[in-house]
Amino acid sequence: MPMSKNMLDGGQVIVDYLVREKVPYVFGLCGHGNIGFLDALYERSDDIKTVSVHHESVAGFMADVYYRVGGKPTATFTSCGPGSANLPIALANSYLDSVPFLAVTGNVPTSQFNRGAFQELYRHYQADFPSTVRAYCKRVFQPTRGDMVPLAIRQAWKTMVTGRPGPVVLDVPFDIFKEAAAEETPKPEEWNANISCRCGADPDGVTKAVDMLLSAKQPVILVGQGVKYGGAAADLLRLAERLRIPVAWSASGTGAIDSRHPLALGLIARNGPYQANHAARTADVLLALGVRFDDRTSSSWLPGYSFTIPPTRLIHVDIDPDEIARNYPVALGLMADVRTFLHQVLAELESRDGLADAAAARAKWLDTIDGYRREWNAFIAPGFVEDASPIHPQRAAHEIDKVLPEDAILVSDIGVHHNWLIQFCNPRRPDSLIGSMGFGPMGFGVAGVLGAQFAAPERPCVSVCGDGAFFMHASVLGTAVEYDLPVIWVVWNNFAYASIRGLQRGYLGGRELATDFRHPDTGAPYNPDFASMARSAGIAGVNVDRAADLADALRAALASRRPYLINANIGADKNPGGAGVWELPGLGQSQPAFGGRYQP
Ligand SMILES: Cc1ncc(C[n+]2csc(CCOP(=O)(O)OP(=O)(O)O)c2C)c(N)n1
Ligand SMILES: [Mg+2]
Repeated sequence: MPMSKNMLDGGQVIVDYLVREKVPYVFGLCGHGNIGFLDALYERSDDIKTVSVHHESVAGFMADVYYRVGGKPTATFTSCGPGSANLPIALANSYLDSVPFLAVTGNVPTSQFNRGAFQELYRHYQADFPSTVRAYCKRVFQPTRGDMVPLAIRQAWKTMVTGRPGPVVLDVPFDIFKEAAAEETPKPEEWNANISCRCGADPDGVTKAVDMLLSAKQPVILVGQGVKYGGAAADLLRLAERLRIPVAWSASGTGAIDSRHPLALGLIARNGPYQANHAARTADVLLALGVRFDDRTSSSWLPGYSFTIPPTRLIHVDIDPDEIARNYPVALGLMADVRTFLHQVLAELESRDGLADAAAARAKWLDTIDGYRREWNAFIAPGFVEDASPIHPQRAAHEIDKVLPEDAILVSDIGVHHNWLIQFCNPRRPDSLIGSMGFGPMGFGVAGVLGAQFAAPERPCVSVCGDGAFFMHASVLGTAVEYDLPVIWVVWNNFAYASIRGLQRGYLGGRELATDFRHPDTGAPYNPDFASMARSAGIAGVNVDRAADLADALRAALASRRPYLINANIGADKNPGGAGVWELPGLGQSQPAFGGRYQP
């Protein structure tokens, strides 16, 4: 197609489409493969901001957490070959946690396909980045002529945001960014903006679900992130209060209900509190909303720890029928958008009698649960006042939770610190505590907090991350400075890949190898001095060894409104126990820290 006066090239069409979709930021890293795209971004720099980072996975994690906080998909840009090969970890993370972002990846020129040009993956198939990420994203589009770009960009966007959302790759050969594409960009309002996937459940199924809930003696609602990202938190609260049903959450559902609400039951997990696991495993009806029952939620599916299904009768509602009956048999499985389903249930309840009776009948069940809660609270009480150095991890989580204001966003990384946080933080809002539960890549929180701060410039954004993950992604320090992002890193420094060392201790008789960091001369625990590393980047950095100092340091960091790093010396000898268990097949299973297995 000739390049006429009004003609846009491929890069311009992509950027124009992103602007039309009101994408505020693109996050990424340059390479020869994407300079054509950068050139199109350059022209539109008043309309869309380009953020340059120091590792491609950081860009992906930023786009991911931007969505989790801001509710809007953004885009990334990476070069051909190695530049884009640094991205799949972030793609997979978003894919498994159903978070959309558009990855614009560069590739070699179409004229060089199959010639083994610099950075071409050519030995199985030409320009074969799509094969690399096939398992890591929802779909790959690869336009190989300029005039294929308009179709590819609008379809890529639609695939990303409809149904169960997820990241999509738009893989663009070098020449296509600069090749004539179209005189006009597709309009979101014609192709994507007016599509709704808020599908309701089968009406008979809604009636049946309401019948089951009204006749239940010991019901529990279990929520996952479908409730959070589906915008269903307000309706969840309405239903729970209307029928007085206690609400438990998976780690990904944390914050869907204010954890201080009287009906908030807590986390169901291998390390979930007794009242949550015990109520769920003794429930007669379990209403599961937007949750996928993974092994960590379900105590590795061993009956009697997190759930006992059957005899518990499961109502499982999800936008993706693939997740229904994946792991547990269902008394009722309903494919639906969770918010629409809740509207349907609330409307159906309007036409029912005896609601007050159903709610009042719940008193006994809620009292029983309160008894469990008291037992659990007595069990965990000592950890809150431990004043050891290194800091007791429960105390550390508690101090962080106490100091953070209600509007703070805490982005956790992956590791033992995450297990402590999900157990001992009390989030008030759906985005108060963000974590990765599907792919679990180290670096998610270290880098994701930057995306959170872009999405919520006025809110305190804090990453609690392991020393292992921080060192792996320390380039974020520079990005915080370059973009003036007042993020706070609390490095949970236990001088080890402690979660993995804990497994060697728990399951392999303490045969520790390759899981801690030691100085070769002394054998003493070793790490770089993260606080001075931060200072060398121009960021405030402090060390703390005691719990009270951790709280003070966090207060000072919050007050500074500048990027800040707190290197906290935290004990690694304890793991957060709960009422559930985790099995490593072939090696055995952990024992619950409290209570035992429930046998109906
Ligand atoms: C990129 C990546 N590599 C390896 C792992 C496996 N892994 C899970 S947790 C963990 C240890 C993390 O250590 P650290 O960041 O210090 O956190 P801690 O468990 O000590 O809190 C490792 C290696 C992973 N999840 N992601
Ligand atoms: Mg560690």
